[in-house]
Amino acid sequence: MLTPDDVERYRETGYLVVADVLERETLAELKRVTDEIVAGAAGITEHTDVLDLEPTHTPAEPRVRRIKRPHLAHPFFRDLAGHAGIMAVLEPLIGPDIRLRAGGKVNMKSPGYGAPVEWHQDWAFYPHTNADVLAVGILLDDMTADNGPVMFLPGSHRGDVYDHHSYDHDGASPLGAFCGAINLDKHPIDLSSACEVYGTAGSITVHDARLVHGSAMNRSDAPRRILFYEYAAADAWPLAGVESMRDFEEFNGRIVHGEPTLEPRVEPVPVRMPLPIAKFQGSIYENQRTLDTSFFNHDPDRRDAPMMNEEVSR
Ligand SMILES: O=C(O)CCC(=O)C(=O)O
Repeated sequence: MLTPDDVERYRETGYLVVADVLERETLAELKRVTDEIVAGAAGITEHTDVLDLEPTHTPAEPRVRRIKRPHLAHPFFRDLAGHAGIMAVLEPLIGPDIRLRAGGKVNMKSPGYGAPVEWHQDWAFYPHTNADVLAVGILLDDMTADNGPVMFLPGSHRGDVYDHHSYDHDGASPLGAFCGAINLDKHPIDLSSACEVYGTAGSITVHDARLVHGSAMNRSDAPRRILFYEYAAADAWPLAGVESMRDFEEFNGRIVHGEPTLEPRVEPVPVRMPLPIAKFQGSIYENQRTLDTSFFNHDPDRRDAPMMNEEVSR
C-alpha cells in the first residue's frame, strides 16, 4: 500500500519505486516463463511478433533484446498484469478502474551488450484523452548502478511533450517521421538531474507516461531484465490511430481491475501524434534507429567508452 506521502512524491517527481511487490514464487515463475520464451530465439534470423533481437544476434548465438506484448505471449503474463499487489499500488494513482495497454514488453538488457534506450516519453507513443496513464516496471533482476538502470528526469511529466521525430532520412515528409526518441538538437533539455533508479528483483518502478526517461547499455556481467506493463485509467482512451478499438471485446478484455466505460474523460492534455509512423517498426529500438543524434553509446565493442557519446553529452 502507498502512503499519502508516496502518492504526493509520485505527483511531484513522476515516479516511484516500491520494494518487494512480487512474492518469491511469482518471481521464480516469471523468470522461468521468460527463459522459456527467450529459448525460442535459437535458430531464428529475424525479429518475430514475440521476439526483438539485438543487432549482434545470430541463430547460433541468440541475443534477445525484448519480448513484445508479453500478455499475448503466455497466459502467465496476462494473469500477472492484474496482480493484487500491483493493483493496490496503482489504485491511489489512477483510480480503481484500470486497463492494460495493448503493448508492454520485457526489456532484456543482457550482460555486456544489452541495448540502451534513448530518452523519450511514453506519451509520445500513445497519447490518451487524459493524463492517467503510467507504466510499471517489474524487476526480474536486481537493478544497480552497473547494469544499465532506468534513468528518470524528475518533474518532467509536468512539462512539455517533446518532438520525437527525425527529419533527415530518405523519404521523410516535411513533418519528419516518428522516431520514438526526443530530438535533443531541437530540445536541449537539461538532463543533469536525471536519477538512476535501483531496486531488488521483485520490486517495481512506476512512472508517469509523460516522464522523460532512458537508459544506457548494460556493460556489467549481470543481467538487467524488466517487465514493463503499461496501464491507463479505464476512462483514459487512446487517441485515434494509436491503438485499435475495433475489437471492443478485446479492448475491454484488458480491464485488469474495476469496470470499463463508454464515456472517456477528455481533458486538455498536450498531444503530438506519433505520425507519420516510424521508418523502422517492431520495437522502440527499431523506431529509434532514425534518431538524428544519439545520446547513448550503442557499440558493445566500445563498452569501456563513456556510456554517453562525447559529442552529444551535455
Ligand atoms: O528498459 C529500459 O531501460 C527503458 C525502457 C523503456 O523506457 C521503453 O522500452 O519504453
